[in-house]
Amino acid sequence: MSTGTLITVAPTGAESAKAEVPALPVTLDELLLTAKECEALGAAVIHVHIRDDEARPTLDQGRLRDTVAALRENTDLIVQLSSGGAVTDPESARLAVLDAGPDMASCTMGTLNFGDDVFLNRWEFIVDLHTRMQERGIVPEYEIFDLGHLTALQRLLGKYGLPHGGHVHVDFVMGVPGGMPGTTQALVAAHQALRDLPEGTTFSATGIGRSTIPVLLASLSAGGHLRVGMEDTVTYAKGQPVESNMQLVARAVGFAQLAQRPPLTTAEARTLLGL
Ligand code: KMH
Ligand code: ZN
Repeated sequence: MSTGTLITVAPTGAESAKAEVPALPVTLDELLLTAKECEALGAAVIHVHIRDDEARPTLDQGRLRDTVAALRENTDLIVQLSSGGAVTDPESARLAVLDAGPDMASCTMGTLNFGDDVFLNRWEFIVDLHTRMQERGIVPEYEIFDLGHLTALQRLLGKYGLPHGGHVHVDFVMGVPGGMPGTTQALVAAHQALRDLPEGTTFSATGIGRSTIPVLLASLSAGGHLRVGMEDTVTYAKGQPVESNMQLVARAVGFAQLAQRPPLTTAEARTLLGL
């Protein structure tokens, strides 16, 4: 059963420095321009991390609210705020992201080594995120960095019920040093483990760094959806820095069309995700 492809753009992230990656959108104006252009190319969801005036990652509540409002005013994209933030962000600030009223928010399903750092996601914190999103009508995207995170998701849904809207959507974030590798074999294993989740669960996948293309191809062939963007890779090809998020979205759209699974419109994406 083949459907169109949900394309998510993750334009900024919390890890790259503007000084080292000048094309990274860090101001609201840069983010809006990126969002509009990526939507025109075929993106339907935007996964948002924001920066402060010094281009450092921030979870400032006023900025988050302004960002959600501006994206809604200027685009029809589904606005997904990151509740992951940066590895240094405290749980309280990560939970408060939901107060900005996004359509969706990410919810990482476990703790992992994250390069030289630790990305902490305690069980009680995950439960808080999940149940608060249920109460507020925010649709989660469950971030799966490792196979065990799917087992944690099965446990979460079994104990606390389905997310708002009733549809389960996960994102395989592959190739983080400390998580599952960005390989076809790992994607197949993760895809097979979806059997234990509710019928109709959908997945996107993204490969960090040089695993971007193998993961993109594997996901398309397995019936999955795509996340691309400068959060996940800043190199377009060997020795060639990414020029813009649009370049990555355009490539993903091209692959999706070749696979005869063209990009879903924002309206189709809303239906798929139960928004
Ligand atoms: N920046 C990473 C520590 C998410 O957005 O939910 C976490 C991350 C996941 O990017
Ligand atoms: Zn993120």
